[in-house]
Amino acid sequence: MNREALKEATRSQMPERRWQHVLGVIETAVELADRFGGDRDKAWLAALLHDYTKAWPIEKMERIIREQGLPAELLEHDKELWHAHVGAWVVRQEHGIDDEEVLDAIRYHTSGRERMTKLDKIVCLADYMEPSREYPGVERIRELAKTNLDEALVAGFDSTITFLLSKGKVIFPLTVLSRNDLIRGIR
Ligand code: DGI
Ligand code: FE
Ligand code: FE
Ligand code: FE
Repeated sequence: MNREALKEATRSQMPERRWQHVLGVIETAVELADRFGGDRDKAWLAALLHDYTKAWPIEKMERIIREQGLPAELLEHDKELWHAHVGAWVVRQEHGIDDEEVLDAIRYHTSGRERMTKLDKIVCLADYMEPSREYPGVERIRELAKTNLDEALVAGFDSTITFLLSKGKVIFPLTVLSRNDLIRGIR
């Protein structure tokens, strides 16, 4: 499938507002790949597909997690986390995406993971700072991203964790492990 067809297929999965976010993530991820020596084609593809199932019905995602043997632990955590793993599974099935680096960047774009690859970091950070994102601290993340991928990403995870704490939500353990691992890498 060519790029334009894949774009249209992705666009058709979500409302216009979410699609505008995806376009912002693509633009930002390619910029970050150029800035930090990442693979811009993989960054483009992973960014395009990262929220593929974000707007899918919860029941449909739950069924895929159960029937396809995705981590059962997800079912005990916030539904917001599901679309990353489900999306990676679906784009392989529906579009034959078989680049494991791209699939991992999709799978871990919400929580991160320990020992994130450069591509994981680029997609996760682009998701935090694309132009239409607005939340307390996003300007600082954009500023750090001009020079330091890891520090910008820590600031991103900090904003997520702070937000979750303020709402009294359960924190997915991998989110904390990702942040700790990045900080150890910076020191
Ligand atoms: O899909 P996006 O909105 O573009 O961004 P995302 O995939 O990073 O998802 C963000 C949502 O996921 C946001 O509502 C916060 C939530 N989230 C991220 N990490 C955690 C989390 N929710 C819980 N409960 N625990 C986490 O560790
Ligand atoms: Fe997402
Ligand atoms: Fe296709
Ligand atoms: Fe996103």
